[in-house]
Amino acid sequence: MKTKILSLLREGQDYVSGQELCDYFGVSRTAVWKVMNQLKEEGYEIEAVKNKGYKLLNQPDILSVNEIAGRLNTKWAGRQLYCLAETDSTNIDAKRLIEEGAPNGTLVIADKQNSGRGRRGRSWSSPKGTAIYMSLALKPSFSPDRASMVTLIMALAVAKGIREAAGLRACIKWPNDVVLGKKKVCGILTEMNAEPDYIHSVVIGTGINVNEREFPAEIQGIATSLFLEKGETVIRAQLVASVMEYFEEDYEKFLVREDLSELSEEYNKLLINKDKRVKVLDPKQEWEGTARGINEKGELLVEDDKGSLVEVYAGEVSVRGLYSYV
Ligand code: BT5
Repeated sequence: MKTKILSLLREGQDYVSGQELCDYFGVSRTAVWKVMNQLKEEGYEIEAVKNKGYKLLNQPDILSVNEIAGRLNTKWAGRQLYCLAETDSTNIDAKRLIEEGAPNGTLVIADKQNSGRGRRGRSWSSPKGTAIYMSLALKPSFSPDRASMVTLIMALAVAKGIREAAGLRACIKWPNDVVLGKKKVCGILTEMNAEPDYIHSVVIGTGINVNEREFPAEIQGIATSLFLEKGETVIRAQLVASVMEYFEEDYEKFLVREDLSELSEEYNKLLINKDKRVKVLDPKQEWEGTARGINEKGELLVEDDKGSLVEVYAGEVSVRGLYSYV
């Protein structure tokens, strides 16, 4: 009832009548009044005017089950939802939940992480109250060699979600970053629990910088947030819902052939690496070439200086002019 009341208040241009709420839910005026008080305690400013009803005066940026569920139009992505005030890493929580039997599409979100993780043991700066730290847990039936593609699907969903919810032209830096201008606004860490030919679970962890005003000195030069780019606060719950909707839609397209053939064209349009000089950080030897886009397997096609297209499967690719690579 609280989620629905919140949605009605959000949608209502004017006052929402107390009597209509009572009739709608079949409850007493006291029950409605109690929910309004709970919402006020959570930080919502609600005006109550006699004979008119209730009106929401502000849209606080609260990451709660009510805020997200009331905006979510998905079938399975994020339908089972956990919102935590604080945790070590949402990837660890999501992994535990899915292995304990939580359904496909379970989403864990935290307002703060105490040991947010990046790839290869790096860390993810995760202060309280300003960003999105979320992990989506999947139980796929495809084989483990397909799993890396879900990172690309999430990057595409985040880039589209940012465009929709914040109106900013976000791009993708293959394989796991979303960028605004020349800086990183989102990083994705996909972790899998699998046997050589069987996946137990996949967890896609996504960190999005939303309302940060500043960053720690060590990442100041490479990180940005939606607030810093737009100059306005962005409601995190709206962005979570938007990203989940895009992810669900695109993941279902991916499942048809278990590849990115349906998505690569759209992906390549948002790819910041496209037709740019890139450095491929191959552990055997670094080399430079021109990125031409991804193929249906999610590999980055890089044209070397002899004109041959090389399929870069994993590992790191840096783009000149982005982050610290000038
Ligand atoms: C990533 O790693 O970009 C993956 C980050 C995934 C974070 C999410 S949050 C929810 C879930 N739970 C977790 O514990 N993790 C996931 P990588 O490509 O290795 O980039 C890490 C590097 O990005 C660091 O070494 C810093 O240089 C930089 N960095 C750290 N925090 C950042 C931030 N908030 N914004 C931008 N860059 C950051």
